[in-house]
Order: sequence, then C-alpha cells, then structure tokens
Amino acid sequence: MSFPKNFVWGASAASYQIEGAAFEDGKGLSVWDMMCRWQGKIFQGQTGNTSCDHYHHYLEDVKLMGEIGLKGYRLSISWPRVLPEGIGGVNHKGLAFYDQLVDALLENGIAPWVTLFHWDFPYALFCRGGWLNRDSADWFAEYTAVIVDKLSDRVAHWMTQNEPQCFIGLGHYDGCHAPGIQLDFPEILQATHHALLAHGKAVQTIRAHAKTVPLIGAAPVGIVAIPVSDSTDDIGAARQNMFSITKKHYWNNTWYADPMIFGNYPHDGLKLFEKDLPQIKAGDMETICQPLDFYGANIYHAETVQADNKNGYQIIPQPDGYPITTMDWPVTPEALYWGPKFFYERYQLPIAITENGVANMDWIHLDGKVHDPQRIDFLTRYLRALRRAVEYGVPVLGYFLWSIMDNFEWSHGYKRRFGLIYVDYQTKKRILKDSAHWYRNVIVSNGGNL
Ligand code: GCO
Repeated sequence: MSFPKNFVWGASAASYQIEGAAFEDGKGLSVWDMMCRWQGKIFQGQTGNTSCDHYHHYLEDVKLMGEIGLKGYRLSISWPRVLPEGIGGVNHKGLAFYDQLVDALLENGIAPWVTLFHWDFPYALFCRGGWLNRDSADWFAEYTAVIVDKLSDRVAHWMTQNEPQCFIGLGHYDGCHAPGIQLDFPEILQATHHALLAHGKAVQTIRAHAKTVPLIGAAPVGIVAIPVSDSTDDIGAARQNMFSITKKHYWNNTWYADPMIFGNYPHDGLKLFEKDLPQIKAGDMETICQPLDFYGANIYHAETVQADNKNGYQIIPQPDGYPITTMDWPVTPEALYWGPKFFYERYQLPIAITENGVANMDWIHLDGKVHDPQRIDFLTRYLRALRRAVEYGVPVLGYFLWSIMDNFEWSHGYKRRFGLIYVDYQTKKRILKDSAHWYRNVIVSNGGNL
C-alpha cells in the first residue's frame, strides 16, 4: 500500500506572508502591519506591505499551482481585509478577493483548504484587548460567519487557527512576533483560553452556516519526538515527551489539543501551572471541545529522545555537523513518521500535514533557473517517512508543502526562502524552482516516484 488514491497533494501559504496590498481596497490594519513599522523587529526593516503582491497576481499564481498539478491549496484569510475593524462593517472588496481566489482555484481543479486565522489579527481589536479580552471568542465567531456565508458553497475544508503556540507565545510572551508584547504567564494562559474558546465557537459557526458538509480541523504546531531506537522503552519515551508538559512555558502539544479534542486541560499542565490558571467559566470546556474531522499538524523537525530511568526520557543532542536548514532547524525526516503516528494514536483523528518544507539558499543560477537539489532531497526523505506512516495504517488525508512560493517569513523578512516558486520581490517575477517540477512528478505518480 502507498498513498491513498484520493490523497491531497497540496501546498500552503498565509495571507500576510504573500498578499501585499496592505493598505488597499479598504483593508484594515493588522497587528503585523503595525509590527513592521516597529524598528528593529524585522530583518532589515522589511515589511509585508507588498510582499509577493499575490493580491494582484493571484490569477498567475493559481495558474502556476495548476501547472504544478496541486490537488489542494491551503490559504488563509486576512481578517482585517474582510472586516477592517475586526467586527461590524464588511469590506466587500476584500471579501470579493477571496471569493475570486476560490473560483480560480476550483477552475484549476484545486481544492481550497481555508485557514481562518493565520496571525493577521485586526489592530482595532488588539486595541480593545486582543486575545486577553474574553469577547475575542465572539469577535472570531462573527468573522467566521462572514467567511463561511460567502465561501462555503465551494469550500469544504476549514482550519480555525494556525499555531496558537506561536501567535500567543511568540506574539505575547517572547514578543518577537506581532503584536510584539510581553505578558506574564497567567495572562498568556488567559489569552490561550480565549483563543481556544474562539476555536470552539468558530467550529460551531462553521457547522451552523456551512452550505456544503464541512470538514474541520485546526493547524497547531506539531511538536514531535523521534525515539532513538525502535525499543519499546524509547518509543514510550518519545511518546511521553510529545504529550507531557514539564516546563512553565507555552511550547507543548497538549495544552492546546487536549481541550479541543478531550474537553479538558492536561493534568500535568494543570498541576504545573496551578498558580497561573485562567478563569474558566462553566460551559467553556464544552464550547472548546467540538467534534473535529481531522488533526492538522505543521511539522518541520523533531527532537531525538531516549528512555531514561530517572525522568522517563532524555533528549539526545544532534552530533556536531548534523545537517540543518537556513532556519537552523535539524533535518529529521522521521518526524513525518512518528509525528502522524503518535498524534493519531492519541487523538484518533485522520491526520493532515498542514505544513512541511525547508528554507534553502535559493537564487537564480547563471542559466536563469533556480536549482534547489537540497529541497528535493529533503522532501523526498520526509515524504518517504510519511509513506511509512501511511503504510503502518495512519489515515493521512493530505500533505501541504510549505510553501507554494517564497514569502515574508515573519521576523526573518525575506531572508528565508521556503517556496516551490521563486519570487523576485523587486519585479514580482515568478520562476518555478526545480523542486516545483519534481513535485509535479510526485503528484502525477501519487508518490510513486519517491
Ligand atoms: C509557522 C507558520 C508559517 C511559517 C512556516 C515557516 O509555522 O510559523 O505557520 O507561517 O512561515 O512555518 O517558518
């Protein structure tokens, strides 16, 4: 057995990272628009103001996606482009952009997988307390209804939020992502609770408003551990590492996924965070825990873990000279075997790899082409591991490569290139990298060439 017949070979991108047109056609400000004005926050003071200018180039981009043969495209919607104040008046031009994008995708045989929130939070709502304000859950539900009313006659696949670990943790604790603030740990847990409530209300809203039967998930960070050997002890240690909370920190899987899927916060976290716990009102956990159709996971790399008599497990550092990407992330293909397997075992939902890919040293070579053999090698290794997970019996719905095109990599600006499509940010010219041609063959052969 290999990849299932209807496997969704896709690619991903996010609104703020590719759209540009930050101040056009009535779009409201997002926290990222504000963050980019802040000196010293983004590499070389770069901004997403124009980026790939996908807003004006979307037809060309969708055509290229069609040439690559994508079956699915994971896009996100800019909340303030549609609702400039976050709630209230709809910006019809902004909404029309997504309406037309969806049509263009479908005309090219590409299924749109829509993420409602990939971090461009409306600045107007940040000024009202952002995720710290309990009303944020209702604001998010109102926005969700607008999108679902417009697109659900053609869109079936929905993800509520991308990586709460990052938009809460990096955005509100470390302060290196928008909105760029540093709160205390109890406030972080309160903001997380509201984001989880927002997730639950969004799922309810999608189900209530959808015109076609929706398939709903989220796209948290998939924090993965690889056992150092196939021994039962090491496998158990890796599993324990992935699903336990051992530090007063936001970086874990279970504080986010357990409430969504089991309806409770994990016991170890409740104990460890005892003095910092959020206000949880009656009925909140029921609201957060809505039936989901798939478990989305963004997986790029993993830690290697070994069983240890004292603490249950220990993390084995990578040896000197171990391969790393330009993000400084280790190349650990097995993450796409153990990640889906462990997440499926625990949460019992079909898996979608909502992001995976590599930032590489890409430039236009003397022959005018963009040769990226490392990306092809990286992806081949990771996809072989994913195939093993499928062969083992993990139901995997699809794989969304990050990213369809080079884009604004948050605080790293344009320094990191993740795309299958090379973007010249000055001319806005697009060039298919070698990996894009290679990926086309992967798709055509349904993974047979891997
Ligand atoms: C994230 C986001 C993406 C990133 C990608 C590469 O994980 O931070 O979902 O927007 O661009 O993961 O870092």
